[in-house]
Amino acid sequence: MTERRLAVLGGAPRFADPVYVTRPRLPDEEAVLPLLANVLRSRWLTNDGEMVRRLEELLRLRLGVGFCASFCNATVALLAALRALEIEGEVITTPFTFPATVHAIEWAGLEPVFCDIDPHTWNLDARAAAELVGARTAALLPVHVYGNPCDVHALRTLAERHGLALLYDAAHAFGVRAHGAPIGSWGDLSVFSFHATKLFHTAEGGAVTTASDVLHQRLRSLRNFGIVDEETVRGVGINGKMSELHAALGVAVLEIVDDEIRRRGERAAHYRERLAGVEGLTLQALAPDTTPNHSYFVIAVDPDGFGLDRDRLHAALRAENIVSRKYFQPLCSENEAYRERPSAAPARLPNAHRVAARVLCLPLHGELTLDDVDAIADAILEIRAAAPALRRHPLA
Ligand code: T4K
Repeated sequence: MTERRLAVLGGAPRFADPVYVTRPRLPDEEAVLPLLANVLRSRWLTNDGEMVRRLEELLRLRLGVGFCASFCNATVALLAALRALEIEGEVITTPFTFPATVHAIEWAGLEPVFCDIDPHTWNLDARAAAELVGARTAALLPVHVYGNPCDVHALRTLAERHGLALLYDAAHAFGVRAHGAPIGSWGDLSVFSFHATKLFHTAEGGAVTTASDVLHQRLRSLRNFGIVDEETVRGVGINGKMSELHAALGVAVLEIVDDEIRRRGERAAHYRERLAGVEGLTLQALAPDTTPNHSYFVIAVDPDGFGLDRDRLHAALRAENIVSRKYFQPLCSENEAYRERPSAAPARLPNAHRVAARVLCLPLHGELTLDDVDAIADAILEIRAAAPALRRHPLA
């Protein structure tokens, strides 16, 4: 048998076409086109129409929450959620997240305070957060990174002890359950993203869930400029509305999301079989008592054990047409907008820096075949075996 030459060393790539980190799951055209046609025929395209209301009710039931307000995307939803809390001062959050989390705090006129993450779950470390609580702290904004639940019990205790609001960024966590309860039922508010790259999507979209009727009503008003009626506008609202066309897509995607979770679960299990135990690779530690949604499959590369650092593995996979992603490097605390803040100092965020330099999200979505997963795992093992040669090779 002739040995395959790695693409990064001049061989042919393993995949003829790029294999992306994710693909949006789409319903059959027969399922979605009639819904879109209904919207167009109705000539009611946005502003709290029938389809948005239908999707919100379906989501409320699927997510097992008291109230669900849809939004045009999760970034505006985060912004509105922070406004709805009617707070001032500092918000403790994680630097290991997508920029939207921290930008929303800043756009809401609040001050982000970065807190280190747990070295195993990669979520906000509740004990480190406790040490950052001060007189100006108003809220906690943890992120269920890659859909893996935060330590919801410890964070609830911390919030209650200091009278802090607790807002979760649940952008990745559609359908997840922690300790038997739906993820969107923890904390005061939870924000979901329905971007095309998410498990459940409306192309662009998001939602905020809560058990509080008062917060829900504020959110509904905030997303519609603060308009109460034709004569009254209350507060500083924004345009955060989801359109009827996006909602129609969501209604159809919701029908197939459980199948997508099942398919991703099979593929994630196969990755685990192939990669758990490979020296130099670790997997995110799942929080106990969790029903996961398998939205991401992430490895962390220890350069000593693996023989190569994460960036070289990423480049070598890219050459094979395997498009892995370094979510979330750079850390939000490294952004020039925030890096001079005292809490952004790298010495205060050792775990976040260590993890961000090592993680790699591998392709995971329902259209990948198990053979694709095998080929990606094989490529990783081949790259590892060729580490001595690759260390001398310039980074692509
Ligand atoms: N909080 C957290 C923790 C988040 O992760 C995010 C967003 C937010 C808040 C804010 O949510 P939104 O305001 O976006 O609702 C993507 C997404 O744009 C972003 O929504 C997401 N997190 C983030 C983790 O990933 P990029 O810049 O990596 O996306 P992009 O365009 O490189 O897409 C990734 C891959 O997905 C592509 O290589 C191919 C595939 N793809 C993408 C799109 C857009 C498709 O197959 N079809 C598509 O339409 O940010």
